[in-house]
Amino acid sequence: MSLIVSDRRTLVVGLGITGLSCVRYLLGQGRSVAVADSRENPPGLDAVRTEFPDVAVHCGEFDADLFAGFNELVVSPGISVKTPAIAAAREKGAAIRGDIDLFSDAAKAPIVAITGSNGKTTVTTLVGEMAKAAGVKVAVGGNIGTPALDLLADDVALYVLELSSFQLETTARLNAKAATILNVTDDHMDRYASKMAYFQAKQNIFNGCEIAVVNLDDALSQPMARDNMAFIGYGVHRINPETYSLREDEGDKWITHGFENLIQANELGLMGTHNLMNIMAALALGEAVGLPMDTMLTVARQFKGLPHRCQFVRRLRDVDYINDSKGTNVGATVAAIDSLKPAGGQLVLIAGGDGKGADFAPLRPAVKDTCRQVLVLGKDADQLKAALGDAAPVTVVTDLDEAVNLAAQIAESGDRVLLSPACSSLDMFRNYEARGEHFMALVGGLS
Ligand code: UMA
Ligand code: ADP
Repeated sequence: MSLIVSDRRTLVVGLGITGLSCVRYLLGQGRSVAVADSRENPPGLDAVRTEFPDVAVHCGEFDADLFAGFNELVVSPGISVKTPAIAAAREKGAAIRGDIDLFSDAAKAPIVAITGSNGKTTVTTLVGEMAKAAGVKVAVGGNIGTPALDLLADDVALYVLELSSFQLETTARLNAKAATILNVTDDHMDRYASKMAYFQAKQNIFNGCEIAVVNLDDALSQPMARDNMAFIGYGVHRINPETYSLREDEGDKWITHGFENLIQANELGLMGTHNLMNIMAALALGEAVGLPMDTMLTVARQFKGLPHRCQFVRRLRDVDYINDSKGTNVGATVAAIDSLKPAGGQLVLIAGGDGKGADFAPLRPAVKDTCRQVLVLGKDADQLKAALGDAAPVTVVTDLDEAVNLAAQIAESGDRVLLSPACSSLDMFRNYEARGEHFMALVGGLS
C-alpha cells in the first residue's frame, strides 16, 4: 500500500477554486503535488504561494513534457480532458481524475448527486433545504459554488452535490446513494464534439449509484447501464403507484405521488411546468435518502426560487419585467417562454450573448405566436436572428441598455419583458449575475 502511494506523482491541473481545494486535500493526505495552470496569473496562485510555498506551480501554456512526468493528473472542470498535454499524458498511462473522483473516495456519508442541462441549482438548493429542515447535518456544494472537497467533514450526515458535465468527465465511480440527470438539451457545444459526448459525460453520475431518480419524459435522463439500481420516476403524465406526476383535479393542478395529491401548483412560489418537474425531482431524491414527506412539502411551499431564474423585477404601466439571466442555453429559454407567456398579452424577449456553439432552431416554435418582438444582442446576435427567421420580428441591438429602452417602448399593456438570453454572458459581462444585475438596474431606472 505505502509503495503504491509513494509512487504516485500527482499534477493538479488548474488553479481556480477546484485546483486549490485539490491541493489542500492531497497535501492533507500526505501526498506530494505540483500544479499547472495555463493562465499566467490563476486565481489560486497567491493562496498556494502563501499556504504551501514548497509546492511547485507552473503557470502559462501547458507543457506536454512536464505533464508526461506525472502518473496522475487531477484536472479542474474548466479544462477539457481532450487538451493535448492531458491527452498525451493519458496515452502514456497517466490516470486522469477530477475533484469529484477524489471526493467520492473520501466521503463517509451518503451522496445525493444532481446533474442536467437545466434546473441543477434549483433542485440542489431544494434538496439541501429539505434535508436541513429535517434536522440532517447536510453539506451542499459542487458546481453550485463550494468545491466538493471543501465540504468533507466527519460530522456531515448527507452530501448534496450539483455536478456539471465537466466535473463528470473525470468522475469514474461516484457511488451516489441517489443520483439524477434532470434533463438533457444542448449546452457547452463549444467544448464537446457532439451531443453524444456531452450526454455520455452526464451518464457517469450513475456509476455505482444505488437509486436513480429518472425524468420519465426525457429518454436521455435515464441510466444507460442499469446494474442493480433501484428507480424512482417522475414526469408530467406518469401517474402510477410509484411515480411522482401531475394531475388536474376539478380545475386545480396537483403534484401527486402514486394516487395521492401532495401539493397544489398554486401553493408554490415558482412558476412553470419546468419548476413542477424540479420539485418532483427534489421530492424523489429526498425520498431516496429517507427525508420525511411533510417536511419536504413545507420547504417546497416556502421556496421562492433563486435570483436570475425567471425572477420578477417590476411592473410598470401594466408591463411585467422578468430577469432570467441564468437562462444560458436554449432549453432554459424555451422553458421560460413556455411558463411566462402572459394570458392577455405577449412577450418582448431579450436574448443573445455567447451561444457556446448551440443550435438556436428549437427557439423558433417557442417564439412563434408568443413574442411581440425579439431583441438580440452580443456575439451571436446575427446567428439568433437568422435562426428565428420570420417566427417573430427580430431587431439587433448594441447592448442591454438599448434593449431595455426599446423593450419599454414596444411592450403593450398586459405584456411581459423577459431577459432570457439562451446564451452565456461572458462576451459582454463578468458572469450571468452581472448581466442580471445590470438588467434589473436598467429596469429600475425606467420611468
Ligand atoms: N482555465 C484556464 N486554464 C487552466 C484552468 C482553468 O484557462 O489551466 C479557465 C477555464 O477554462 C475556465 C476558468 O479558467 O474558464 C475556470 O476554470 P476552473 O476549472 O479553474 O474553475 P473553478 O474556479 O475551479 O470553478 C469550477 C467550476 N467552473 C467551471 O466549470 C468552468 C465552477 O462552476 C464551480 O462552481 C467550481 O468549480 C466548484 O465546483 C462554474 C461554471 O461556470 C460556476 N460551471 C459551468 C456551468 O454551470 O455552466 C459548468
Ligand atoms: P442550472 O444550475 O442547471 O443552470 P438553474 O436552476 O440555475 O439550473 O436554472 C437555470 C435556468 O434554467 C433558469 O433560466 C431556469 O429558469 C431554467 N430551468 C430551471 N429548471 C429547469 C428545467 N427543469 N427545465 C428547463 N429549464 C429549467
